[in-house]
Amino acid sequence: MAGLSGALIGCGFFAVNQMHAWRDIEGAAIIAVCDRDPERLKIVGDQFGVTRRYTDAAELFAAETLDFVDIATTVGSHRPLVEMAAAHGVPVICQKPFAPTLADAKAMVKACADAGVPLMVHENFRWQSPIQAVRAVLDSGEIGTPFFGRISFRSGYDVFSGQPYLATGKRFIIEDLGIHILDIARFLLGDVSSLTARTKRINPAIAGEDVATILMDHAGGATSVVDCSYATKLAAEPFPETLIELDGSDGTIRLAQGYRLTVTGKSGTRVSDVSPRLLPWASRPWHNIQESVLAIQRHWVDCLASGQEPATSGADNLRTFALVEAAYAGAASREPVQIEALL
Ligand code: NAD
Ligand code: 89Y
Repeated sequence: MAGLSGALIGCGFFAVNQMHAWRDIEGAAIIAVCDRDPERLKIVGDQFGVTRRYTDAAELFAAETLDFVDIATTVGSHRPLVEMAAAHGVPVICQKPFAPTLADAKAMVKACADAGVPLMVHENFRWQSPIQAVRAVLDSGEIGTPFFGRISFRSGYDVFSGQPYLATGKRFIIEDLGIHILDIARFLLGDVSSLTARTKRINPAIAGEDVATILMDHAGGATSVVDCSYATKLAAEPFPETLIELDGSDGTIRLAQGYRLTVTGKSGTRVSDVSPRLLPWASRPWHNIQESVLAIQRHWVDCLASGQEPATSGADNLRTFALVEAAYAGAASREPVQIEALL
């Protein structure tokens, strides 16, 4: 395959992982970078040897011939940048959270569909190798039909030092982190028909909620609990592990802290270590997330080559994003929220 030429917009904290991953992927290269902050532009341009640099995305699109653009800015700029990519007919990856509201997200999906442009949300958590290992067990039929799930992320890790904006938004854990955990619940148990949510703010130094507990009905019949906290101080800090419990008609799956997978099913009990690889450029404890960045970006290149829709396409992500909106609405009203009504 001839190499794809891509551009990265947003050269901040997380984009460095994306740039490392692009360097590891055959068949695609980042040929231009853009950031409205000249200092960040220089740091990332110099680190990855990219000489074509822009402080204005409109100038980037006007000057470059691109096979795709990778948007790694924070949420406020996602809609204008995705619409700019669509207007230029450039396939687009957009970081999570996809948009500030579901209405914006729908407009972005429509803009890309109308322009015939592929759109993938960088929803990478389902691409973590331990999560893929859980899905493979489910697909094997070993535990039969799942009827219950608990997808849990509880931590006391200081995410605010690397991402200070997380402390200032009115919305925090559901929009930032819960969005991934809700997506994993969909990935494992299918689409959600209704949910009930409760939130709390424990850390007085932040503006948004840092604890969320969400009870969900899945259309396929399973019930799940998604629980997230950044206010949970444990003896051994689990960040950024997602822990999973699934009960099925013929057995159970437990993904426990330390990436220990226990499967009890039709053929007995098997315990395995499903730790992610430590890529040469990765650093603990982020290596789990970093490995998934490489996996999702490879998937994007494969999809562009084959014409297949990405697993976390814009259209797919509307169904995850609807759960975020529903969780905030449900926490405010303390009433159950029907998901189809939002879509
Ligand atoms: P950041 O603030 O460190 O970086 C964002 C960069 O984008 C900044 O350098 C800023 O100057 C630039 N920028 C903003 N608007 C721009 C515009 N219109 N044109 C050009 N440049 C612009 O933020 P971050 O922590 O790197 O987060 C970026 C995104 O990545 C967020 O949406 C965040 O939620 C997401 N994120 C995802 C994961 C994951 O695992 N998928 C992990 C961390 C962060
Ligand atoms: O921004 C978040 C994400 O997407 O993964 C972890 C994180 O960096 C902090 O919650």
